[in-house]
Amino acid sequence: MTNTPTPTAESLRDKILHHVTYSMGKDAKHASIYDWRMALSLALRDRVVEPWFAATRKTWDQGRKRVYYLSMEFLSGRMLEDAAINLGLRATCRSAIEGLGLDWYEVIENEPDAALGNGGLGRLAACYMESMASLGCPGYGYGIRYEHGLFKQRFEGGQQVETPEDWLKQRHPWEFERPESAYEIGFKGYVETVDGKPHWVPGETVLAEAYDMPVIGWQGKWANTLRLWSAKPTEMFDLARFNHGDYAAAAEPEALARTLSRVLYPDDTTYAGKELRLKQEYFLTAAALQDILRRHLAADLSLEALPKHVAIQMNDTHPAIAGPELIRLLSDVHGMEFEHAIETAVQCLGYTNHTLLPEALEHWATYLMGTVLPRHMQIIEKIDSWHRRNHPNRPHFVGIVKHQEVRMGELAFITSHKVNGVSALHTELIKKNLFPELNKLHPGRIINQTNGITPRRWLRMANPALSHLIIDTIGEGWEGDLDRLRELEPHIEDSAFLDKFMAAKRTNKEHLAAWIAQSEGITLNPDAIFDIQVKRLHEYKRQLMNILQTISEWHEMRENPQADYQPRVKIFGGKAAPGYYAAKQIIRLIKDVAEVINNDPLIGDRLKIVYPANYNVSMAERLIPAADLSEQISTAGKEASGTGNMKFALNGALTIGTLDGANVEIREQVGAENFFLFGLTADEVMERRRDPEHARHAILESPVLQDVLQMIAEGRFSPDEPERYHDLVHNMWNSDYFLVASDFESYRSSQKEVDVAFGDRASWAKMAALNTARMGFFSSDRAIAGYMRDIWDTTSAL
Ligand code: 26Q
Repeated sequence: MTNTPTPTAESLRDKILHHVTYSMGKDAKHASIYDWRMALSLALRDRVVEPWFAATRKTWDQGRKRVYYLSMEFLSGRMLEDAAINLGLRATCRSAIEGLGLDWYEVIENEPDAALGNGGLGRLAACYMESMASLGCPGYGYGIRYEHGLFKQRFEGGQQVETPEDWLKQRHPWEFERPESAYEIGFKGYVETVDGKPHWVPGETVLAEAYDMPVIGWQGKWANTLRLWSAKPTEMFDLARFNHGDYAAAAEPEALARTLSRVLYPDDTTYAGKELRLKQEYFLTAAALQDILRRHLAADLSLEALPKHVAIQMNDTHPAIAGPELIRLLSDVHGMEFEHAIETAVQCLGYTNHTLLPEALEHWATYLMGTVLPRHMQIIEKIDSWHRRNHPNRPHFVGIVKHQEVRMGELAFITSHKVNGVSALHTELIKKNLFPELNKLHPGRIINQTNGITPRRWLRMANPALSHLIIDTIGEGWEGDLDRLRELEPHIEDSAFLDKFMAAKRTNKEHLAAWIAQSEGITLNPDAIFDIQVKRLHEYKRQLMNILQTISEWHEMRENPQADYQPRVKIFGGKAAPGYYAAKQIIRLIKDVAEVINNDPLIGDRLKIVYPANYNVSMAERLIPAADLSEQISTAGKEASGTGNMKFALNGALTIGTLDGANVEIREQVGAENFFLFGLTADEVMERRRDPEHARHAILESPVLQDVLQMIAEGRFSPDEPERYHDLVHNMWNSDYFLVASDFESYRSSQKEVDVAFGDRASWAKMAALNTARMGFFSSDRAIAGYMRDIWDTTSAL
């Protein structure tokens, strides 16, 4: 697509020097690492621009259908090295940088993470953007350019402390500000009738200004745009109000604009119903839809033809106001007949569900919706009656508005032609438990698209040691065709290959140990099992079960110190939502337990616990390639998919896990004999909960768990405050909603199997290598190909 010749390290070095001088305004002699990192980014960016323009040109020349991915979160992480990899220029960049006397890692690590997301859902959006570009699917991501991404986590006395994140403190070299692409977004006000038609007169407005980032695909053959909206005041202040002496009110438009895109909401589970959040959701959606329609109309296409040219995907219900807003634009603004507007919107829209947890489902009080978006509230009522009219035999309770609340799941469902779950199990549970009636009314609307991850970032970039072994073994090209990893299978009986596989793992473990030694001051034994659980803190993810099992191991070692133990390092990482007390207590407990165990002279290096602060995408890239064991231990039926589980298995970690989310499919792919399964199934979980005494019964059947809980209750890990965990222990005995007690013994014996299996290194190596070889299915390229075929009805432009 591009004719630009591949640069040499020398020519690239000249470009870097050029940017240091003319873009950063620095004499090379006085340039800082920041200056060099910026200069390298700009030099690379220059090489992205041409394929980027070419892709846009081709999309419009060929009248291609466009996909618009609407998401409140894009958890991109660092961009420089990823761009270098996809342009095939990592080695060239590295020698150019080293030729300038600089340290490559220092330059790469100078870049702050773009942390515009909470966790799985946001990272999925970033992987999908990369795969759309790699597959040549013409697409745009739409999100919010939060000034502050997800908070930074520190520990003080073992407790989480949040501080604001400030990724835009430095210049962001990958974005292009587009002051010419700005739209007015209204809120509040009233609805009047003009010429017999409803007309919304907003009471407040802000401007949504676009910032574009190119997203370059594998091998630089295609590039798409991630467009993030930033709120700006429509006017600096209201002069009329100011002249009336109402100074605070005069500054209101500016105040709203300043807060709207200021900060990402850090709650990834519990729904709060905050007005500012609703405004953010509408801000993103309204700006995106105006942009989509403007582009469509500028191409001289009719709104009748919108579904032929435009597919809009809603990443969970967060942008689900897109249904009413699109209907409003088509009918109120462009004069389309109302029911026809609904039908047109439905044909364009798709909805991805990411959760079944009732506490996470969005619902807005009708009074709030009616105040913030008065016209949308009317339209929602009209969609509801349209749906009722079309389904006269439906059960009376099916609908969008109920108990004076707008249920965003139902709204998204009814305004979409396809609703998808993110793993096979999750999709079945959506049909059975979340939307059983709607599923009956709309058979075939709910479909599955099992999540995927981009192998470029999560293998090629994060794990050079293993990548090089794969290239040496099966050649190049697997990054764009991950099923080719199956070609590793014939080498599984070759002990030289297995030795190299384990040597790559060993290298990664040594790198991680060096980083932990330096950042945490803890020395790790690279021969130990590196057992890792990294993910947001939530009770359903059961980090608690992991630490309870760790305590039981420690206790056993102390009781019987002479026995032979497989050394283990337990690594934790993850943030708790700032207001989630139970999650924060679990962090504190892990930290307290680590303090005791790590300093126990009887234990030595047979058991260590580390919990580095501020887990993020960059930390994931360090940890995952070094894992022997991946902890995927959620209560069955609760984790929609998981994607960390895929990253670990792809990098040759074995999974210890429940039959939850995508674990089920991972186990099917890698083989049951290469997976440590334990615990109740989703059906058994439901059954078990019917016993109100399930926790007490399970604890009474496990003397080990009793001892562990007893130690915690006695203050063994919190001697300065022995009652610290009384609530936690009390909850374990009396409620234990996520069935930690019921699964504890099964988990513990599975962990014993891990010890035994790791003792036979040759056999472990085979299992690990088979995990890598059989994970091709979980490439986000496969997932996006599925969305293109089943939801977006589009094909590759390559
Ligand atoms: C909602 C309302 C107000 C404020 C915040 C939110 C909010 C924000 C983020 C609600 C949920 C999220 C994130 C959810 C999430 O990450 N879900 C995960 O999605 C992954 C990708 O599909 C799955 O793999 C995980 O199983 C699922 O937990």
